[in-house]
Amino acid sequence: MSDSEEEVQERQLKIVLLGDGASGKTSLAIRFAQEAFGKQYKQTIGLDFFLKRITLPGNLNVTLQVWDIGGQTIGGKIKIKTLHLQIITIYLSIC
Ligand SMILES: Nc1nc2c(ncn2[C@@H]2O[C@H](COP(=O)(O)OP(=O)(O)O)[C@@H](O)[C@H]2O)c(=O)[nH]1
Ligand SMILES: [Mg+2]
Repeated sequence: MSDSEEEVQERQLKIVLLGDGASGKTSLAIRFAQEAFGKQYKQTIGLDFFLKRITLPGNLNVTLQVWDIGGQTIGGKIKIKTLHLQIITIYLSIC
């Protein structure tokens, strides 16, 4: 069987970014998902999320959902223990 005939698998994975305010969570998410970096600090209110599709070896298409949680949210409505955390290995290519 040639490569093109190999079965393509689809996965959805969620990454939740946690950390102190102004520690760089939003910058990391934007850099990863949009390949951009903004120097201006704007506090995340509530929750933002970013999507990025990557292809891993073995014809595995992965849709990553990056959840970027505002610092004030953790002590508020969202209880962190209710979030489903998945630890994954990401292949980050640094240009
Ligand atoms: N020099 C430098 N500044 C950064 C880096 N990551 C984030 N920042 C800056 O630190 C500030 C807070 O970043 P932000 O991503 O909004 O933090 P968050 O509150 O954890 O989401 C912003 O002004 C960013 O531009 C980094 O790797 N290097
Ligand atoms: Mg933020």
